[in-house]
Amino acid sequence: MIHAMRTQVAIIGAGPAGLMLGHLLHQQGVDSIVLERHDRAYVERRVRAGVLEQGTVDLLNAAGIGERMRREGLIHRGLYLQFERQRHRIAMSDLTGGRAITVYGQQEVVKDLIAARLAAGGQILFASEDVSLHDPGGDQPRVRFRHGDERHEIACDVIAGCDGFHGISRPSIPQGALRVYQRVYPFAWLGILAAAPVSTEELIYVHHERGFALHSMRSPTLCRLYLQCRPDERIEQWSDDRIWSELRTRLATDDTWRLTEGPILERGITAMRSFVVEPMQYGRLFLAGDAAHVVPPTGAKGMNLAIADVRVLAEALVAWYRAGRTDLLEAYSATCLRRVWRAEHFAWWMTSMLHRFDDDDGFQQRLQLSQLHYTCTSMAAATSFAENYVGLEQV
Ligand code: RFL
Ligand code: PHB
Repeated sequence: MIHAMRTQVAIIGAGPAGLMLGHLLHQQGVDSIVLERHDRAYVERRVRAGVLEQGTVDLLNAAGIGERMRREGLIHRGLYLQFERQRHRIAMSDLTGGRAITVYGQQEVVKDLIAARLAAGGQILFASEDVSLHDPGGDQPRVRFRHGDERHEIACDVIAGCDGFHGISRPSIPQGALRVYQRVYPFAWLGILAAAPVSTEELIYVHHERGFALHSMRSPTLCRLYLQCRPDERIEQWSDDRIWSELRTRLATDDTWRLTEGPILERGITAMRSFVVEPMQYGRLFLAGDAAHVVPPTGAKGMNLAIADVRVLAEALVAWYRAGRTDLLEAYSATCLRRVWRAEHFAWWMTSMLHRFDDDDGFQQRLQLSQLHYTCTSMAAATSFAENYVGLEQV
């Protein structure tokens, strides 16, 4: 037997995109059901992004879910670019009229959104299995899934595919309806979370002949550190000693700065790709976040793009329900893609400037160093970097 359900917007995926969409729609009186493959504990524990753009922070505050972020988030007004063992500060706020980034873990945003949705009586169906989309190109799309032994079918007006890069929404669109643009990079990031007091007040992005490194954080006593590694690297090959030694080498400067170490709480390897599908819509199915586009993490844009997409989608859906307007929904993909491609370029550019390319004969390395020098010494170049990093208001 199949249990019949009905909602206005069926949302696939309880990541930042799906949860924020559910929240924004609820605030405007539109109901939704979120289907998530994993259980709540898994989703809330997943360590991923950490940098919120000013626009993301403003949106979370305006949507009434910024309370803990305002208390626990770390406001950063600058960051460091390091090359040839020298650190150069980019004064982001001074260069952008006071804009800043907030360092606040993605899983904390996810926890806050889940708490807000559940407190408002919203439905998030965790551990939903075998989710499948039916007739997304027609006027009466449906979503089927299994919950334990029970099978369900949701009739809805619209499906929001917020199920990330590996989800089922994008592959449910017929081949030929989408155009794919992508680049896969010949390296990956090894990331750790360590219980160690931070060795820096602001993020450090490092260009080093052994490969890129990044010092980030989650709190004053919790460090998030990354190392460029081979794309096929096995995490077992990296002992704690090897990780710390490599971080010490790549982060070293000519002065007395020291990296503080501590127990490693989490570790993982992340592949690096740039990926966009156009359009981000097929009939009544709208793709948002990583389901539609992926950036390499170097620009810290992925979660911010996911939140920016669903802001556009929520406004368009509300205009459709309230006033029968279809123009904003029709413009959804083009509106989002302008911001997406700006972030794709910035993330690709930062990735290209900071990573070691094994096939380089020295030419690219010299271009990288020239670009780094320029970014750190020219007001125009530093401003361009800063406004992209903190997030452009108008794209
Ligand atoms: P998510 O977060 O992947 O959520 C998708 C959800 O869909 C579920 N799902 C399904 N549910 C039901 N049925 C299915 N068949 C399903 N298939 C999947 C998944 O379980 C999941 O819960 O996508 P969303 O919401 O689009 O959010 C995107 C962001 O998560 C992502 O872009 C960022 O994490 C990228 N990223 C960063 N972004 C930033 O803005 N700033 C950063 O500093 C930053 N650093 C990073 C990052 C990503 C990283 N990794 C691990 C990829 C650093 C790293 C290391
Ligand atoms: C993080 O804190 O996890 C982080 C920060 C900056 C990035 C990527 C990840 O570019």
